[in-house]
Order: sequence, then structure tokens, then C-alpha cells
Amino acid sequence: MEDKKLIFSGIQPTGTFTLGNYIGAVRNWKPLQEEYNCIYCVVDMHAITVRQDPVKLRQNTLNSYALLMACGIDVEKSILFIQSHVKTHAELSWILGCNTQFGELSRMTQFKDKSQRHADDVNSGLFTYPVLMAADILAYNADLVPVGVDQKQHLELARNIAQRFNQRYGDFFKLPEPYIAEIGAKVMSLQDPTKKMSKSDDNPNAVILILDDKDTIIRKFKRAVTDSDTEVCYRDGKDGINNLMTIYSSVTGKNFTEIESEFSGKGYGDFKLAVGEAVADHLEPIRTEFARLSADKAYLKKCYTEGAEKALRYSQRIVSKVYRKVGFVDRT
Ligand code: AQP
Repeated sequence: MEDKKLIFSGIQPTGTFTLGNYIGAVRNWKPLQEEYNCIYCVVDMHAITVRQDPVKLRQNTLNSYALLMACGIDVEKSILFIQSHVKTHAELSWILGCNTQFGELSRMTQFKDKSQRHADDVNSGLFTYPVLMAADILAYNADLVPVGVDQKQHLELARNIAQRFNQRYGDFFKLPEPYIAEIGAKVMSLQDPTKKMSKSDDNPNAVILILDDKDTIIRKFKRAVTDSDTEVCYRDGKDGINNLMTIYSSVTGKNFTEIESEFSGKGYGDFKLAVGEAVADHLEPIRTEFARLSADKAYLKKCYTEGAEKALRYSQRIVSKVYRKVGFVDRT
């Protein structure tokens, strides 16, 4: 790999990516490939912290891999792989877990949210999820991690774990920096704009999936919850409209002032329709490319097998040094 800064990021195959995943994270991954060495990953091991149907998980993992390629991740430029194919993540996770405090993990808001939502299955993987995420990043000694705002707390924890390891065993890990999009870092639910848009939302109208067809996208935007006002403008308290303006801005490139004047004197109905059409048109080429790639299973397999080999080669060097630092005996 060329001597450039290294980016790592992952996405869970818990379903089809949402417009939130796309605008907040995946869309930014493509241009980063020009400037950085990029390592991207479908994090299936994270997905099983919440109960998954094995048949659906396998399908969602393959679809997520193809979707990342359809969103412009180029396997010639970046390393793109499936997390469970690369054993170093789990190996490093154990060591980092022994350098993470119970109290730190207890403070993670995603754990608190998810343990409430899945009260019948508060498993220890859900609790130690941020340690595996730290291992994902540190196994490559990544410089930058593009994430949505919701993952910022986990990234701060990864930095703390790296720092603690460095203090105990001597400087080794870089402290990874978050890379957060200026617009759309947190896309909200269309049905409850105080809550983030999530793949696992039970209400399908709350979420735009990037493979939804044009009619479905427009219908969901038409039903989006807004307010009793009529003016399209970005103001405190207008959460629904603010969210739609953010989405419209990130797919059209228009700023909020331009959007306000475009819809001045028009009602919310016109605005919602315009947002729906702009999003559907923006996503159209991704849907087409996804259909093409999904039909070529042999090619996809070649890509994820080679991706895993490259990722293992890269991370093995780092994890072997970590083994030595903590005092494990060399195997050979
Ligand atoms: N609503 C969002 N707005 C902006 N960014 C978002 N991300 C997720 N939701 C939004 C970013 O997408 C990347 C991949 O996320 P993930 O799949 O690893 O996990 P998540 O954050 O838990 O995403 P979901 O959609 O909410 O999944 P479920 O419902 O399974 O928990 C991350 O960079 C994240 O910040």
C-alpha cells in the first residue's frame, strides 16, 4: 500500500442500508479512496450482538458487500472484506477487552438503548461491542474513522483503550480520529424526527432503504411527520422539516438558504415530493449497479475472498506485535 494515511470503517449487515447509513457514512467512503488507503468491512460479528436469523444474516452480508461496491467502493483501490473472514479482529478484541474497564462500557449510550430495546437478550457481546469495534480499527492502526455522530462515543472509547495499552506496554497504537460528515451526520427517522433513522426500526415508513423503488421512496416522504407550520425553513423545534432539508441538501448540494427560497410560498406537500424525487433519482444508479453485481455471485466471491486475504496479511503483522508486547510466547 502507498504511504498515505489509513482509513478504516465498517457497516453492520443488520438489513439493507438506510438513507442514514448512506448519507452519514457510506457515501463519504467513495471519495476518500482517492486521498487515503482505505479498509472497509461488513461487520457481521457486530450484527450478532442482536439476535439474527442465520439465513437472513448470510444474505444481508452478501447484499451489504455488493451494495458497498455499488456505492463506489473499488476493490482495486481499497480493501473490502467481511469481518468474520479475518480472525485477527476477534483475537485483538480479547486483548483489548482485558484493557477496558467495566465502568467505561457501562456508560455507552448505544448499549443502554439496545439493552432496553432487546431486554430479553442483553448478552455480553452487546456489552463488549465497542471493544470489538476498537479491535477492528486498531488491528490496522488506522488514522481516521469515518462515522456518523452516533458512533462518536465508541470511537472515543477506542482512543482511550489505545492510549491505555500504549501506557502499559509502550507506544504502539495510533489514536484514531473520527471523520464526520458536515451535513447529514445524523439523519432522523421520518416518523419520529427526534430519533435517528435505523435499519432495525420496526416501522417501515420511518426509514428509507437505499434499495427502495421510486414510488416507495416518494410515498414514505409524503407521509413524513413534520409540524403544523407551513414554511419550509430551518429552525429550532422544526425537527421534521430540518431533517428533510438536511436530506435534500445532501443529495442536491443546495444549501439551506437556497432551499428556503426554492420553496418560499409553497407548502410542505410540494417540498416533500421534491425531496422524494431527488432522493429516488440520486439512488437510482446504485440500485441498478447493485442488481448487476448481485447477479454475478462468482465475481463477488472472488472479491471478498481476496479482500479477506489482504486484510489478514495487513492485520496479522500488527496483531503479532501486540501478542509479543503483552508477553505471549512466539508460536514459531
Ligand atoms: N441515522 C443515521 N444518520 C447518519 N449516520 C448514520 N449511521 C447509522 N445511522 C445513521 C452511520 O452508519 C454507519 C454504519 O452503521 P452500523 O450499521 O454499523 O450501525 P448503526 O449505527 O447501529 O446503524 P443502524 O442503521 O442504526 O443499525 P441498527 O438498526 O442495526 O442498529 C456508522 O458510521 C453510523 O454512524
